[in-house]
Amino acid sequence: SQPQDKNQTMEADSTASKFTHAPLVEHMYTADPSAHVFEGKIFIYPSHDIETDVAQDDMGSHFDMKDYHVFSMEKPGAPVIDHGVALKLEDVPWAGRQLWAPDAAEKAGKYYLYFPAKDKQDIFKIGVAVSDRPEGPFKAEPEPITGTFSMDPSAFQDGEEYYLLWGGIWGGQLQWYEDQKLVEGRKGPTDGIPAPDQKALMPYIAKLGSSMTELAEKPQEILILDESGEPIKAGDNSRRFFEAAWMHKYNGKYYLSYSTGDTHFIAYAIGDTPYGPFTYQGNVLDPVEGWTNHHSIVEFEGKWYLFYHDTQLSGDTPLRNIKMAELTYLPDGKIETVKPMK
Ligand code: FUB
Repeated sequence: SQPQDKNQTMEADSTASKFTHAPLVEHMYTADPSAHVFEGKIFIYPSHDIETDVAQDDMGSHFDMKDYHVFSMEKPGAPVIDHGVALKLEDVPWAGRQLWAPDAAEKAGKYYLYFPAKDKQDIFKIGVAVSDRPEGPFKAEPEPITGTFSMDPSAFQDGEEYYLLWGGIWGGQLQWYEDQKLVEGRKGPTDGIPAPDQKALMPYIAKLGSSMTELAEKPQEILILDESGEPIKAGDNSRRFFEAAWMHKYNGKYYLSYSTGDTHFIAYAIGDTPYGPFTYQGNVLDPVEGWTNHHSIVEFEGKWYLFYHDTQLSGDTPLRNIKMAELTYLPDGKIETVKPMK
């Protein structure tokens, strides 16, 4: 059963093992942790999993989330603070259901929460909500961000520029689009998925405008290539993009990491610009307990950390708990694969 859900600020107990694969939050279920360093602290923007009667299916209907909480920690291993409800479904004018994996960005002292939700027609869109504080509360813009579609937004700052990445297949609905337009009549998780020998569906990226609430350009597909320079194929299930795109920069190179969905890896690829192309390298994280695998990567005081989730507390796919682990780069810039442990 679900642990008691406290909306007020509370502290979880802290031990050194907090950043060696122990659940970071135990009083509620959390998933899809997007971590950033704001105001010298680590802020985590996760999904808030809840118990639901909705049956499990390949569209992810059982991920029926209704609000977001923001968490922070002074440093790895410090107490994790729950800052309470940061945004509620009912306060998003255009949204119908399913607040999925969010992310956040800071610009000029304002904080922007990017989040996916199904609109009233049950089509995933990406919204943005604004606050003066990293922990919120956030106020949602009245409409989704024009030009976005599908789900799993992540924000990437590169110097003065900010980018939004997004996309996900099956429940994420990316397969329902051609040339960024919704194709009438596509329904279900595989309608529109290319044949196994065709190029896989890829995530999207666009620069954010100066307001941070709109795109500054037409979104572009981010190509992920194999070692021969060929786009990864739709049938290459252990390497192809599924959802959870995340970008970070290390030693001047851009790293795109993502979930491979039904094969449950967090894979990564390296490129020379945020737009790619990116070349597949291997896995950041091996499969975890539970069906989904979703992560973020952040640098704090010269060390790199992976945030991810599993289902250690519940044993049940829709009721996840966030975790963190230190990340190791090899001298050639490759990432040592993290082996999840309890
Ligand atoms: O949390 C709901 C969905 O599950 C996310 O948006 C996906 O990335 C997967 O983790």
